[in-house]
Amino acid sequence: MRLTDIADDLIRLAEEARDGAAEMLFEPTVRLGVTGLSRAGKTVFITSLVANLLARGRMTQFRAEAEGRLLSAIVAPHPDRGTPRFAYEDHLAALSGAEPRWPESTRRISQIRVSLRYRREGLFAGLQGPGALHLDIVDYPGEWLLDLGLLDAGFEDWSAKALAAADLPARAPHAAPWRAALAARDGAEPFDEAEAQRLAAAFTGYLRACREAGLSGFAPGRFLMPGDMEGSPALAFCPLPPRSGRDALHAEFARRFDAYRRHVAKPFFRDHFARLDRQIVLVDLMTALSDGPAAVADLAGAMTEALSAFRPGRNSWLASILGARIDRILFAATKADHLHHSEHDRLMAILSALFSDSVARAAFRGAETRAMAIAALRATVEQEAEGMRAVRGRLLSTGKEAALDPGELPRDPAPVLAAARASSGEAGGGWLDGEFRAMAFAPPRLTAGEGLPHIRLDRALDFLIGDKLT
Ligand SMILES: Nc1nc2c(ncn2[C@@H]2O[C@H](COP(=O)(O)OP(=O)(O)OP(=O)(O)O)[C@@H](O)[C@H]2O)c(=O)[nH]1
Ligand SMILES: [Mg+2]
Repeated sequence: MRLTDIADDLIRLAEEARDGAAEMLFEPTVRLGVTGLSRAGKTVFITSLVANLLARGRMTQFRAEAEGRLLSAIVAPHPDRGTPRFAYEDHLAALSGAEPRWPESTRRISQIRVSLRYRREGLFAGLQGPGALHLDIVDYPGEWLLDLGLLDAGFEDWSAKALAAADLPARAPHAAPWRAALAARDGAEPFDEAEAQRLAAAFTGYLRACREAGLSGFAPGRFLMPGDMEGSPALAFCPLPPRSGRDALHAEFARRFDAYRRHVAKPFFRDHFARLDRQIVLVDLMTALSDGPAAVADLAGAMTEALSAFRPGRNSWLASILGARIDRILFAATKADHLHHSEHDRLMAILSALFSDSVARAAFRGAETRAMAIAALRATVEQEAEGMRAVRGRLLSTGKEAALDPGELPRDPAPVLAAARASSGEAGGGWLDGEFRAMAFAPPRLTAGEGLPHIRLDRALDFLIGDKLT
């Protein structure tokens, strides 16, 4: 081969690569935000979504698939090489192995791209050739979502809110050691790093106790899930009562809070939430309902706080990057496989009522919203006998099969809301206590090649991206 031929080949290859890259840039992409607090079910949802897109036997309510227009789906390299790839294969192997296991709590951010090819709708579809759509999804530790509520907060306001929350009956017992450490402090003392560390450790202990008690709100997110900030002195601060006189520690904590806001919370949302097109908000209402009204109130409060960042006009830089874009939001009550399907409408009604403010705000901004009860991975089958409508599955605690009837949800969500509101006053409160009990199920044992069973994952996906596949 002559030298000029080699040169020609090289040029041709370079041009092809360039054209390929340019084509990729113009191929439509949907960035799907999977939003939810820790344990809401994000990692399981993403794993099942990808698995059910690659093998679509269970996606009959996903219109493009039902119409036979979805030609192929593959996991493709993500153009952003700076963020690790979502460990889809590992999660799938854990969920569908001989001894299936749920994933561990997510400790760092990751992302995955699924590329779809589809036949277009309509008379002239054949002339255009198949369409392509990239679906980009990000997974992250749920704790970090709570930082959304900090984005435009000042130290004084944040402290006042955090201290008021710590006084609520459901939280006060957990907060006692931290409150005692605060009370023992002398504001006139010069700043001491060891004291800062002690106070931050006491505050972290309080947040951890809240999480173990089934509560939801525990910002700042990196205190419980530090990721690469493990042991960083930047995390050595906590909320403080209003300053009296010159208080060096107070001034330093205000500085650290502000640095956290600017250097941790803001970049996380700018890089991963800013360019979302569609959003699914996953809410583990089942566990909260089972834990009682205080847990429901805490869950609704934490989620509303996080979602309030999406309110137009509240914060101009946030509103400008988040506000305009997201045009569909699905509110999903996860783990609906804990309930007989006849209860799903009630679960959905409670979800809609609890998040009515967030739904109204999203609608006001022009986003289409919907509520659904889903299970990303169905761990149970239904069982009906002698008036009992139960679900049967393998218990996580014992590994033994059991049929459970968690109890009836109220037909009207109003008493749930009222009890949750009242419980901001007292822990417990009568409603549902002892009447409604969810249990943790192990993932189902699947036969090889069966694919991951789900409830309404196909409908959820159809709402989220169906219109992009026409
Ligand atoms: N029965 C049932 N349980 C589920 C389902 N999805 C999640 N779970 C349960 O919820 C737990 C949390 O799910 P994950 O997907 O790890 O939650 P996450 O939102 O990624 O949590 P973090 O990584 O801590 O933010 C799992 O360990 C399961 O016990 C589901 O579809 N059905
Ligand atoms: Mg996770």
